[in-house]
Parts: sequence; C-alpha cells; structure tokens
Amino acid sequence: MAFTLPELGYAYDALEPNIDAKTMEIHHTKHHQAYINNLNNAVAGTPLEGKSIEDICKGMDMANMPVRNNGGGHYNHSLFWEILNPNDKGILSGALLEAINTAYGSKEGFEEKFAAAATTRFGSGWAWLCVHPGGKVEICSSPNQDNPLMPGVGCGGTPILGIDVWEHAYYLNYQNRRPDYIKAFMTAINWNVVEKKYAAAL
Ligand code: MN3
Repeated sequence: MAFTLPELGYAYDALEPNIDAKTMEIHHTKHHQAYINNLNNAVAGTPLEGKSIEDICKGMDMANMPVRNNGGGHYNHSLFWEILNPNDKGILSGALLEAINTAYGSKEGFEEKFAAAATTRFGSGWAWLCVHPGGKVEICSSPNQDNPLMPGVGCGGTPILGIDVWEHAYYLNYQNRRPDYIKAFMTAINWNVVEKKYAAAL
C-alpha cells in the first residue's frame, strides 16, 4: 500500500487568524503531497515497501537521504495536522499536565522552553515535545525533516507535539517573524489530541 495524503479533518481556513488558509492549503496539498510522492518512489521495490511510517522512521538508515527526508516529511506533517485540529481542543490537564509540571514547573515554563527550542532551531526544522518510557516528557528540536523516532535524533523519545519551523509553514503570513508564528501556534494546539498521544506512548 502506497502512502497517501491524510485528510485534515477541518477546513483550510479553520485556523485563521493563527495560520492562514493559503498557507494551510499549499502546505498540505503541495509540500506534504510532495514528500509522500517522493517517499513512495523511494521505497518502491525495496524491503521498506509496505512498512508503517513509524517503523520506517525508527529503523531509518540515516545515509538514505530520499527516505530520511521524505519519510520524515510524511511522519512530521501527519502529526502536525492532527495536533492543530481546531475541533474539541480541550485544555492541558491530567497526566500530561503533571508530567509537564514535573519537567518544566508549569504550563508557562513549558511554553517558554518550547518556544525557545522552536525559535533557536537554525534554518529549517522542527521542535518537539516527546515522551520517554515511564512518562517523562522532554523538549528537543531537529533539523530538516528529521524526527526523534530516528536513530540519534533529538531526545530520542516519542513525539506527541511538533511545530514545523520551515519558512513554508509561516512565510506568507508572518514573513521573517518566526516568533509571532510560534506564539500563534501555541494557542492553536489541540491538547485533547496531544493527551491521547501521551497516553498511547506510555
Ligand atoms: Mn512543512
């Protein structure tokens, strides 16, 4: 089964004004679709064909640049659309809030550290909130389309929240103002989805 573009589950303009409709549409239909097309081409006829994207990331041959870049691109963007779902967003609470309080003191402490990781990631990449076995959470970042599922990348945990800081994620609306985009992203997070991912990662 070839990889296919996941449905967003919401309209392109549903994240306005935090993320504009044009950026969402191009990001989803052009950028994410291109990673999928290139990934399908890269795995066709190889032992990776038919594997899940999670298993491909975890077993990544980091020297295989087409699979690394495009497999990461597919995994990362699939997560990104999910955690931005504007329906039934909820609030940070429960076991995830406890884990965040343990690691960063408070929700505000977490937001500050996460924004710093996203702001200081030089060039193109991602910042992540990950879970380790036992439930400890950790913020990290990675370049390009790498993610912490891949060998030796970031903190090595399971990502439950990720922000795309490639310019294609924000340039139409925010130009060079990455910190403004990050602030807008923080208010757009669907905590119900992130909490479900936290529970599933344990
Ligand atoms: Mn992107």
